[in-house]
Amino acid sequence: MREHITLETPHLSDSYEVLEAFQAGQVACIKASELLIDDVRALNFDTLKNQHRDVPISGHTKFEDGVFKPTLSSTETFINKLEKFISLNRLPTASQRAYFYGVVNARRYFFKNVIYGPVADMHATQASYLWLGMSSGGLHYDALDNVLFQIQGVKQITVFPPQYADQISQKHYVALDNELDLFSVENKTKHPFLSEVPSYTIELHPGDAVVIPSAAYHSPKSLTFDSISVNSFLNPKAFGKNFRSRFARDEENTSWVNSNYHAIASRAEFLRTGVPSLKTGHYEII
Ligand SMILES: O=C(O)CCC(=O)C(=O)O
Repeated sequence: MREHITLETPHLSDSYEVLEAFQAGQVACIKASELLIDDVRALNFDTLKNQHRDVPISGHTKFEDGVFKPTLSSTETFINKLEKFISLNRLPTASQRAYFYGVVNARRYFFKNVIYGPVADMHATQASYLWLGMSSGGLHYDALDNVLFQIQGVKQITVFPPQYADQISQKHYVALDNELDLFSVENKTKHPFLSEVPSYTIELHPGDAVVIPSAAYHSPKSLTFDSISVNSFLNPKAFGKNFRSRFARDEENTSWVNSNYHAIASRAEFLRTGVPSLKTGHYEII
């Protein structure tokens, strides 16, 4: 079985270089402090439980026939159960991993924008999500340019350059027999691209961030179960410079998702009714 090819990840020094990376379709690392507001960098389980206890969190991120099936609980309940599980010092079963993998719509419940500076200025909206606990390595791409920040704990992420997206799949998710061990023999046998397409494997510690351009397939996996990450999908501006690379993809079957007229309409709908009209996958654009 052929070894997979690991690329060396470039490190960017400021947010102007992030804009260039998006344009080029370049995966890269950067210090979170260059982009992420202080209030988000300071989050931890205690602040989440004390200041945001009732915020709804979707656990059990599960896709059946492409449908997102969340199990809702409050952030306080979710974290209390997760902390209890961690204190038992046991390896989770697959269903426990799914149960303790939670996502919160950060834009709706916490902060309108988590990214500041030139990257924020050059995009129309940010759709940000908080990822808690046991990210299980599901391999997928997203339509929007994205930055993933590590706040607490350690996460490993493997990212494939968007130039190779067509060689990987046309689908949003790649169904793997073994999500936790991406380059396992069983996965490589079924999916030859795993030996053929080069990738970056990055370990994210608190204060680290990774730039994930549109169409870059990625597999995020928590190495510690107390992990808190936040990501921000960047919706390009209607007028002015568009930073998406020539490898960027639109959402499956919904190329209109990246139309800013829809994003503006979705925002107006959200302000009026509390419910956005536009989704990209299960992500709301508000
Ligand atoms: O960190 C995670 O668990 C998921 C993040 C992710 O998939 C993303 O930022 O697109």
